[in-house]
Amino acid sequence: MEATASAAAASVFDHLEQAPEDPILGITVAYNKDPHPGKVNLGVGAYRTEEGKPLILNVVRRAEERLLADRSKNKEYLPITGLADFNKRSAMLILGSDSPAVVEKRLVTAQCLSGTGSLRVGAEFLARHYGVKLVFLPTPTWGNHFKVFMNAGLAVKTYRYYDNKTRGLDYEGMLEDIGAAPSGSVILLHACAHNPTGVDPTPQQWEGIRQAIRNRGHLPFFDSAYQGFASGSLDKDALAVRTFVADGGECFIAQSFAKNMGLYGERVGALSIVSKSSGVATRVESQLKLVIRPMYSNPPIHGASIVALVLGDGDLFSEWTVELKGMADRIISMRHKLYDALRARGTPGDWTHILKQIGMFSFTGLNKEQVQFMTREYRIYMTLDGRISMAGLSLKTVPLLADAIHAAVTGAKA
Ligand code: PLA
Repeated sequence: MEATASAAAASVFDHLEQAPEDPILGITVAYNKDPHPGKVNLGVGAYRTEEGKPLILNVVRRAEERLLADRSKNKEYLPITGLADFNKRSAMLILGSDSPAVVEKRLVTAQCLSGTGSLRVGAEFLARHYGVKLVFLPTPTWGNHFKVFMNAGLAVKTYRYYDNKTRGLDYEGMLEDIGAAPSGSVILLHACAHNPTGVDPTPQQWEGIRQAIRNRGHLPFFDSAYQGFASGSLDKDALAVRTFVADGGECFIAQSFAKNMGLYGERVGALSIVSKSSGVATRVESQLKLVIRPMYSNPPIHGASIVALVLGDGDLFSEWTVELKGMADRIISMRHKLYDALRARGTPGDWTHILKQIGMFSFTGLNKEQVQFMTREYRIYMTLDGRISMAGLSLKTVPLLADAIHAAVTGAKA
């Protein structure tokens, strides 16, 4: 029979090869498959409590309770660019409420699907409307940056950023590469807590980077996925972005509330495009809608409503800053615990970078073979580039990690 024959025939997808797992999210897949009770996931950058549990911030619960109790709320579609209150407050959070761009209405903000979605919408907009279809990413960078921009149709190149020898910023190399990039290139910058290195420019260096970018007429595109996680202060962590916006020039900013409000799965973020005049900003907004509408029509309402409430209520906002500082401080204390544990074991090498690096991650300098050894023998799950999510560590798991690093470095057997 014809139906049977066609059912028996080769699948229309027989030509597909098995794709590899994602280098970061695939670590969680492998971790979940491991039945061992002592396993530790330090792959994805997701905050855990001292008990190793995901954390829902108290302000988030309070905001959700208010939303639930408020019978005037509904589940109607949001506008294409999302919740207006959320957009306004997100922009003010990163730019400052007295920002010239805000006061002069020179910007448009669109609620997007967390940081990734904001980057992608920005990239799609650039691919359609910006003359120079070339973006420069730091080496190294969050791996997904390459795919986000390439899939949107931009060419991707890199600029020097991290110096393996000094384990610090290759400031000269960075300025040279920015200076040599074709005029008008898009330059992707991590607003703070650079992922994966944990190395950020100083305020003076940011000023030098700003000048180098503006001198060449480049377009800065900030990825702000960790505001509040670097220093514990929302304002301090916005310094780089504000330095650029203060000069009156244009820039793109992708914001994520995944980490700083613990809203990972709610997918809350924003893309802001700062223009030279309010007239341009209005036209940018009209075109931005045309980019978004065929992609996902409009963004989800729940997470953005939580953020809008927290940012808009003095009481919730101040509680948030305390909880945020609590998370940042716990991460910093884990840096000290891990450093001390390595010192106590006499692990060869200079581990001061674990103390110096900023944000959620430690870029340990461990190589792929050492990481694979640690996963195999100690069930420590982490990315192959030697990055450790310090936010996933606890007092209980530090000794195991230190043992694993010690064994990996000294070539000892587990
Ligand atoms: N930008 C940077 C620099 C990031 O590190 C991440 C997340 C994002 C954007 C996107 O986050 P969002 O879409 O969830 O808002 N990086 C994680 C997770 C925490 C991931 O890879 O998706 C990481 O482990 O690197």
